[in-house]
Amino acid sequence: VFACLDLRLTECKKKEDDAFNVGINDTPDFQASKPVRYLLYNVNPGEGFNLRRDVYIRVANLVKLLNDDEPWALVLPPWGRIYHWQTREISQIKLPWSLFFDLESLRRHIPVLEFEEFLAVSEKPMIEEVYYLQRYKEGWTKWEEKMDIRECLDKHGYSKGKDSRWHHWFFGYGDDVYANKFECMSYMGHAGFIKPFLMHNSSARSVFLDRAESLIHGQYSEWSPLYWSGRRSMVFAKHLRDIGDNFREKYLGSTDKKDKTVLDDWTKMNKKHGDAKGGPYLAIHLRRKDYLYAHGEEIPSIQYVPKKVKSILEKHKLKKVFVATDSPDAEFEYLKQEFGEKVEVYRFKPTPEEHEKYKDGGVAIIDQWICAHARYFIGSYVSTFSFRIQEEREILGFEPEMTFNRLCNDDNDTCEQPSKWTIKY
Ligand code: GFB
Repeated sequence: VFACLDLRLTECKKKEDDAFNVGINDTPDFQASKPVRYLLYNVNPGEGFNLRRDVYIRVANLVKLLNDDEPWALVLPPWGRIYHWQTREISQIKLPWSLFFDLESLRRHIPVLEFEEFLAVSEKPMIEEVYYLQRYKEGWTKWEEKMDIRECLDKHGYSKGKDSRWHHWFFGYGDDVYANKFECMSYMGHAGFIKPFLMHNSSARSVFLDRAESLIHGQYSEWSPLYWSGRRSMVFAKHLRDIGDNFREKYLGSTDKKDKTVLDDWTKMNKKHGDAKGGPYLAIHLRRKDYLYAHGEEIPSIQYVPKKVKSILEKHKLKKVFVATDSPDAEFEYLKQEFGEKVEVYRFKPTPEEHEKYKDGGVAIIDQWICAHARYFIGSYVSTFSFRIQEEREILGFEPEMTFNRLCNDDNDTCEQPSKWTIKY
């Protein structure tokens, strides 16, 4: 018996009736046929792209746990209105996940569908229940897992109309999409802690958890195989990988075969540290812009970067540097000059067509992909953008010493280096 994925069906029929092939291979057979339920979520609007990727893993693993007992599919929140995507000339809302990620790979972990696919299979543009996760008003003194439906504490952006429906921005679809029920929930717990509530206290076909960053990793922390399964399933979209690979080959003399970074179906990959060699270049992620205010004391000034990097280049006999950065062109040109003539310094620049098509988010992913394939990588202090590159390199099988590095500030050469979050299978 197969779980049916079409909201219009209350009873499941044959496999062919499924409106979408949403990870059907991963959907377990259930004793009695049960219609699929849909979990939707969103994250605090202020959060950046790479923290959002971490929240995805927590929610995805919640869906994984739910699927042990009943069929649930995760509705992927469209990308948009991200503070760091500052190119005004291009439209950057309602972006589907397939723009950035390989959906087939995500589906090897859990059943997922795009928000528009969810709308297409829904009878009405309606989400049955919304829970807005929030803190406890009284604060807390000791950690304990708990959840309570409570009065709302903060501005949440949902309002009840005369039609008794709840209205909200809903990723830019708010003119049409509405919710039937809205409640605030004070929550302190791991992602899996909400599972019994979803199974027994709600029978809605679609449940939306807003501020899902409140669900913490718990038993699937950074160290656990389940965290890594979720993480490994987040393979970048092929069109972005291809652009990065072409750039590597053309400017950096780097190809997968030579560099031992061939990518396979993630469920079949199990690389050991040292399996990957990487291309003949050093990559550095230089987080600038708002980072200068947030963490200015922990990062070097631009003129110090070459001074610090040159000895590493010599040690590893490398002559090329790839720079991923959010800094303006002038700063990059200055940096290039400071490296001197003996070092070739590169930066990825999309064509206007590529930029229009793949947006600021796609360009950032291409930068991450090129960094992930370098022989040696240097990240920025506690940047989630750098963390995700480090993870990519763990998946590819680099030696941790070639990955978990950062530059100290101008006056210091012995600052603490990043923790080694090594892969677990
Ligand atoms: O990804 P993210 O959360 O990383 O946010 P942090 C940084 C964003 O800036 C990226 C752009 O998602 C990109 O859009 N960006 C940063 C880059 N570095 C690069 C780069 O090398 N290349 C390209 N193309 N784009 C945190 C934020 O950022 O920093 C917080 O999440 C806060 O909201 C804090 O702003 C100071 O973890 O680095």
